[in-house]
Amino acid sequence: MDYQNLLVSEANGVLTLTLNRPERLNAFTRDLLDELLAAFEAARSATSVRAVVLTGAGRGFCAGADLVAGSEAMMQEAAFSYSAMLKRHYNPLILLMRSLPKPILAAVNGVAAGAGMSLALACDLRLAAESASFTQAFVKVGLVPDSGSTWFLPKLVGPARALELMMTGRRVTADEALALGLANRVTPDSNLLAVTQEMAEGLASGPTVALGLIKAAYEFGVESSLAAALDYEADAQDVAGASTDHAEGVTAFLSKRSPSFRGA
Ligand code: T3D
Repeated sequence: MDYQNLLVSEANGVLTLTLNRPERLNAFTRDLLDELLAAFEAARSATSVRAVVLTGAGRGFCAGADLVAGSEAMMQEAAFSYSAMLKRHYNPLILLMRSLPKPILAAVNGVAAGAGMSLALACDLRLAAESASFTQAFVKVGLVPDSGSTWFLPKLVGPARALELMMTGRRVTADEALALGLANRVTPDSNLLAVTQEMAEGLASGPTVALGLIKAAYEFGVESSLAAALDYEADAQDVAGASTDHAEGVTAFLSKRSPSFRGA
């Protein structure tokens, strides 16, 4: 695919997707959303890709919906509907990211606002630059959280803090995000991409089948009863146990050497 709003690169098993509309702090347009969806679909089938990094060009991560493009669409399209827009362009992307059997790391280089914050929350891990910030900006423009924020945020920070952030839209600094459990790590701005790439390469050289199953089992476990989670884990273990990487992991342990996982 010929990407117009996204920079795409791959190195050492890590696919890096850079939202590339810096003049609008990488706010979402339909085209950008559709390109992201296509890039994640390609990442799903590419065996060379074993981890994905998502970041933004310029000083923002993603400012959520492009309010300029959105208000133009509302004026020009009599049938414009937020619901239709979300269900067609945003929701499939969030669901695809959560079902991608490979780790996704957000390198949050600047502000993540509205659906841009939801995008960061839909990643498996969030590394934030010191100057990054997070805001549930929806309420500031009279909207409700979407793109998964009502689902992700309480799980990460608890219901009381989630409601406060959603109702006030207040901007959370990177350090506060770390303290709240929103961010996994905070780095100096100049190191963010290097630290994220190093972490992503570590995951990309891991047992990819098991990592995909960990992601799915986590998703299932947080929503299920203990009995159901135990069953799910047991079935996932059968799949992981049949992988070449499991055999390699055990052989390496017994031989007292580091494993060399091939991702299968
Ligand atoms: O229709 C749908 O797609 C449905 C989905 C809706 C989901 C949503 O995401 S709703 C929430 C939409 N997002 C926002 O409300 C955030 C709006 N932006 C801001 O509040 C602030 O820009 C930030 C807090 C994100 C950053 O503030 P600051 O002071 O660092 O930057 P700035 O000066 O406000 O912005 C820099 C430029 O980016 C500026 O352009 P200019 O004046 O230099 O030409 C600004 O207009 C532009 N920009 C920032 N956010 C957006 C945007 N342009 C379009 N849409 C944006 N969301």
